[in-house]
Amino acid sequence: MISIILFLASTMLWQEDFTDDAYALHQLYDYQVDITHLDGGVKLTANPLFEGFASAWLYVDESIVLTDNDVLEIRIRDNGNAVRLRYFLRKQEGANYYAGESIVFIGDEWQNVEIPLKHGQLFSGCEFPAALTPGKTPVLYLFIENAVSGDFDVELDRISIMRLEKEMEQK
Ligand SMILES: [Ca+2]
Repeated sequence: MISIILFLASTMLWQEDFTDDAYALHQLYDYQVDITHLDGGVKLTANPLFEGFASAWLYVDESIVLTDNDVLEIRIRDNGNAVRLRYFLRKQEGANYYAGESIVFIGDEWQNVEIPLKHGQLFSGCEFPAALTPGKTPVLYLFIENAVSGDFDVELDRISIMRLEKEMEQK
């Protein structure tokens, strides 16, 4: 008898674990956010008056081609205030970016937040975010922002892009 087993395999396409690169994250424009490199992590602190005004970002400028099967994984903890995770994704077909966001409430226990990239909506007619990286067209931008005013206190341990693939095995 032959049985076919379907399973989901995940491959890591990219990862930033903040071990070496203290400068992977940037402050957005002149918004105020303190970015502190920890041992293997990074801490973002601010106290913005308005939603979205504590904003740190990074980009993935690799030659990888992202697909709808890919998932952003962020290992994060915070002070319990709402954090907005916003991404801009460039798909294979062209220079257009697709945007998506998740609002998360984490608290002081580390959690792995998973954001499937397939939910991005076409984002066009604007120089943003490409204007942030002149001469480069990254496959992904990620913004970590305050979704409420007030105390913003976020720690990131790791950011990964995983690809989920169905695989078949015959037995
Ligand atoms: Ca780390």
